[in-house]
Amino acid sequence: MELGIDAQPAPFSFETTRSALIMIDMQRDFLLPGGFGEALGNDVSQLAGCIAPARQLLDWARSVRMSIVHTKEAHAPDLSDCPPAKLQRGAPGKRIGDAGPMGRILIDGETGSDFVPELAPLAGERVLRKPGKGAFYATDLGEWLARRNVDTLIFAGVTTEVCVQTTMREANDRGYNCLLVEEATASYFPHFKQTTLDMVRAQGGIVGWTASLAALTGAGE
Ligand code: TIU
Repeated sequence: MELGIDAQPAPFSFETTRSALIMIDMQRDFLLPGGFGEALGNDVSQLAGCIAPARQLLDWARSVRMSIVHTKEAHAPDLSDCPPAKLQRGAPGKRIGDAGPMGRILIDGETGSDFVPELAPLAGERVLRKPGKGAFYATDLGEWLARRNVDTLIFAGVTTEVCVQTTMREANDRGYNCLLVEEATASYFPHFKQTTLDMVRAQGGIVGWTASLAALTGAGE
């Protein structure tokens, strides 16, 4: 289905069969107390407001039968995929691999690394573990999208200026048309979210487009 929506800095058109929703890192480790986000000193309550819009976006993507990728930032239990520089982030005792109330912090398979229940993947949706902030780094995402002939990526998730923006920039350089859904992303720092939205769509859409959830979910109705 070819859709055209109101977006910034200009209207955005895409074919749903050639698009994928990239839901970034909606994990307990970032959204709930006791995880990696809080260990870095952040107020995780800042992210709660994007859960319901992200779920609405996910439901819409399911309804139009779009490809869906859920990314998770998480490391192997032996930390072999975690660079030493990254291991030193956060206060001692609350670093990646340390024990926390939701299991070992940012380690794949632990409760904290899993998705919040509202954003749990369904069968047939891709779960992509990534060791970095960008979803293309050290993953097969590019090959997976190429096999599906995808040319457009619709982004949501956390945090706007870290994993979402990094992945959008990676995708933009790889030739994808990128759209960020404004209500379905959040930062621990609201002004960073706003500035990231502005950065993405400045200069004629230097990184991509942004649109409201309503513009997207109302399209084609
Ligand atoms: N700290 C922060 O804002 N974000 C991350 O570490 N990872 C993601 O954005 N997923």
